[in-house]
Amino acid sequence: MNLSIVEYPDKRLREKSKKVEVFNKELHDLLDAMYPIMVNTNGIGLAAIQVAHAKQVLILNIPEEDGEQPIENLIEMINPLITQKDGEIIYQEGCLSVPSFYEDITRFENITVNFQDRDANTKTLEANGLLSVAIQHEIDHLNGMLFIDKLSYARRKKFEKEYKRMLKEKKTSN
Ligand code: QAP
Ligand code: CO
Repeated sequence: MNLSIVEYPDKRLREKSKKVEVFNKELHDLLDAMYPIMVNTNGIGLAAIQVAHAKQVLILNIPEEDGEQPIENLIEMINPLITQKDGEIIYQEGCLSVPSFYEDITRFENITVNFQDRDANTKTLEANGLLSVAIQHEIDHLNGMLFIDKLSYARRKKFEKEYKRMLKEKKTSN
């Protein structure tokens, strides 16, 4: 499967992802193709809609203290649903679909998430800190939501200006 990252302001990022009903080879191929894309682009999380597949699928690979991302730490979530949330955490977020822009975002510190694995087994995970932030960020993608949507009006305007300038520079350097 040949995948590439969909970048803002591409409208496909606004699609609502559909629940996965069939856990077949096509799903496994998608998951297998998402992992190298995420790692090779220095990502720690990726939702299927970011590679133009509107399915409720996301992957996460939170780096360890030494920055390594062993594949043993890969988490695959199908049809995730947050069932409990509390507390507050502010983290400087980025997104593979919004390259080179980072901003502080407030999220829940602690969450419980129900999901299915690639073989349709039901799982529950309690998360806090960076993993919790990453799960919330990726689940937002499944609902067509981006982290820049959470910025104040002033910061969003600043972002749009900076991002447009960056896109222009990208074009003229080609
Ligand atoms: C979402 O984000 C996330 O701009 C995953 O040039 C973000 O992997 C979860 C990336 C923050 C938790 C905290 C962004 C790579 C990667 C860029 C990413 C870039 C290269 C973003
Ligand atoms: Co993202």
